[in-house]
Amino acid sequence: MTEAPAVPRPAQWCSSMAVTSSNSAVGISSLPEQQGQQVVFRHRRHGFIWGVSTSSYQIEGAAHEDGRGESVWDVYCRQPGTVANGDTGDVACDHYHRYGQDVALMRDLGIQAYRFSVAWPRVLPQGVGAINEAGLAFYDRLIDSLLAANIEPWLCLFHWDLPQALENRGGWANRDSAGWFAEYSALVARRYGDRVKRFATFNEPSIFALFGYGFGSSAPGVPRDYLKVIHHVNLAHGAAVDTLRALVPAISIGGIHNRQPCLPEHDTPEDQAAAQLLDDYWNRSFPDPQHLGSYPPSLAQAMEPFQQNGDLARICRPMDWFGLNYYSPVYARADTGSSFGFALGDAPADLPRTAMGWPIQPQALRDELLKARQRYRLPIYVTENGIATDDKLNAAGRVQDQQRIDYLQAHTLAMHEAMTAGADVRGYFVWSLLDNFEWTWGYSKRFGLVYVDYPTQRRIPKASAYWYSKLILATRN
Ligand code: GCO
Repeated sequence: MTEAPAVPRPAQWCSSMAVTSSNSAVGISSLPEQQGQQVVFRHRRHGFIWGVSTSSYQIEGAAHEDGRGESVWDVYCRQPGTVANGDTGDVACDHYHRYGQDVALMRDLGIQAYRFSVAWPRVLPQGVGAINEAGLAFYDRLIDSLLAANIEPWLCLFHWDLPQALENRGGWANRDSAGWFAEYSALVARRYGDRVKRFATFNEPSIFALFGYGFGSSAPGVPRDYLKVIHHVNLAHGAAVDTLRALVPAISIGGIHNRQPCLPEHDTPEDQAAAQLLDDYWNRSFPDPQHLGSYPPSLAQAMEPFQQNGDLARICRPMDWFGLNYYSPVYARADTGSSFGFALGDAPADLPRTAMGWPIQPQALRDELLKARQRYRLPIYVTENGIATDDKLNAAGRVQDQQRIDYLQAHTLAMHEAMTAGADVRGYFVWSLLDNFEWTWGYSKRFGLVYVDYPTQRRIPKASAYWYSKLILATRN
């Protein structure tokens, strides 16, 4: 599937949708409309998609069922002190058993696309070799249910749950990992490529590489081989793109990258240099080689020992779209004690924050969309955007998450501004459908449009779910 041609000029837009405020019993707030400004979504012109995103380890559970192998996260969670409250993904949202209910929920909310990831160890318990048919059958059921509900499946190959069996062989620090990933990609492509056309290779490689291998503060959790991992993951991306394209007719492939402005904690030359370096690692070490065929100059020399002739050409393969995840800016300070020369810094105290402590700055989404468009020249999908809030069930059994509505409203508006200014944005996915396992924060942080009552696994759509539903309804094709 090739993306539609370039975006038309504003004068040619064929839809303009003024979305008005209308509150229902469940507390739907006003839709994107500010001071009489008419919100225009260009989706009608080129099929703008409104979706939601999730990932396998964060929602599936069934960690020891039907032949699933272990992932690095299963092992990491068992180490004392790694995850808040000792939480694990063993049960998570029990989506493995409740996917039918979750798909029905999305259908009822009018969600148009669902981005999920396949758990590599569920389909290949040892990472390569023997196939687990029961694991493959789960994603058959999920995909078939989505299609029956008229929801487009967006399949991401890797959202951080590397098979532990491969970690035991060096994981991403082993150059063979590109071949392992190609084998896994081929299996997924052959099995689902008749029904799935939207594929993503990696979700936020810069995050799992930096935290998992750089700082060692998330799975697999031992600081080692950070730069080597960057290069091998890039090679694996290129190998998967070639594999997928060869096996899936009419495919549309993207990579998914977190984009965050990297700002100095203090206005000093040292912190400014640290912020620039963080930007190179965080925002560029994957998209630059994947889309431009080069590492940022500050990394180029350090990457040389891991490169073989032709590697950059293997990494830089033609792509159909750029997946952009945005939450907040990130701050850096100089740290001569660290091998990176930077440490993560604090945001100014006066900024509004989410329950994660992340500063709220919607205009940075607009800027990142414009920068990504200019730099990578691809259609963009906002593949994650969302907020953790301190959600509570009220006496009426509802969740009035006004802060989430405000956040989503401000960010969709910022996206619209970027589109107006020339960014070719084709879709938007909220992170996340459900409250879920938020990595080292366990279940203590809630990002869902739908509240999950973990003891009973009851799903309760929050006010934001109805808000989003209404936005989709008002602007859909
Ligand atoms: C990430 C992932 C998601 C997170 C989400 C909120 O960025 O860490 O893509 O798995 O849960 O971003 O932190």
